[in-house]
Amino acid sequence: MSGDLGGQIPFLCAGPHNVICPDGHATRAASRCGITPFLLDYHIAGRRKEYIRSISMVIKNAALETVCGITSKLPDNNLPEIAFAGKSNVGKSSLINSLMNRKSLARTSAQPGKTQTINFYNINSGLYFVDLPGYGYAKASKDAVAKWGKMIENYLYRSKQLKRVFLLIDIRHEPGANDKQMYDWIVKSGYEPVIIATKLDKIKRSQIDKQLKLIKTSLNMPQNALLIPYSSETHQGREAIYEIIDQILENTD
Ligand SMILES: Nc1nc2c(ncn2[C@@H]2O[C@H](COP(=O)(O)OP(=O)(O)OP(=O)(O)O)[C@@H](O)[C@H]2O)c(=O)[nH]1
Ligand SMILES: [Mg+2]
Repeated sequence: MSGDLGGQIPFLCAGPHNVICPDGHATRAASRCGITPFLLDYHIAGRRKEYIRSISMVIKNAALETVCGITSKLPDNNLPEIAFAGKSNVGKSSLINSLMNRKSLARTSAQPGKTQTINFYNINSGLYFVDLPGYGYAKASKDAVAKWGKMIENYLYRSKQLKRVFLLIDIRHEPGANDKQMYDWIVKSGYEPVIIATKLDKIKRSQIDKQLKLIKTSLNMPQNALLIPYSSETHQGREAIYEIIDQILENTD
């Protein structure tokens, strides 16, 4: 929790269950997937009072439910799915672990090409995180690259429950041709783009703005598009992503 609360919050309650959500908005979505909303911060700047509501996702259950290989049939899920796409080694599985608050449920590796299947993680029986194989893994055979590409494409086109694709870009590098292609696909397919700039802890603070700008310009993102710096080491950025997930669930029937 950040900000100077200074005892100014009349309704901040001790426990996460005694929550007052001024608009009731988070409470409804929360009940669907076990998310507990609470007031994260409260700023008082002169006469302007503004509260920033956020959520804390209480992960009651997180389990790898389905693993799909090249020849597998995609599961016929009826819960919303959020997919994590990006270049190999960008940190998709690490991000999923960080969001699930698990150390190594999703397998990660310093070697690119670790995730070679589409892995569906059931979160609180309310939604799925879908860990996709990475693209652009130079050492994989052409055959394997083509197969993984087909597998990802097949999933992205066919899933009936896919609500959002989070595109991960390493904050240290300019997006490559594959990233641009993926970004364009996301936009063309009608999904609101959410870009997550990973490995935030690996650059100096003074470099952050410059790198974010580079990503934004390279992808040709509109000014108001969501670009969230994230570190799976420190979990910086997690609340912002939980908030996005909350909104996705809110807009899901
Ligand atoms: N310092 C730091 N390292 C990270 C972060 N995210 C991921 N890594 C490291 O980057 C490497 C790759 O992470 P993964 O999560 O396996 O990447 P991936 O995108 O799932 O990779 P593939 O499954 O091969 O597509 C691992 O060594 C992680 O520990 C981060 O935020 N900070
Ligand atoms: Mg992975």
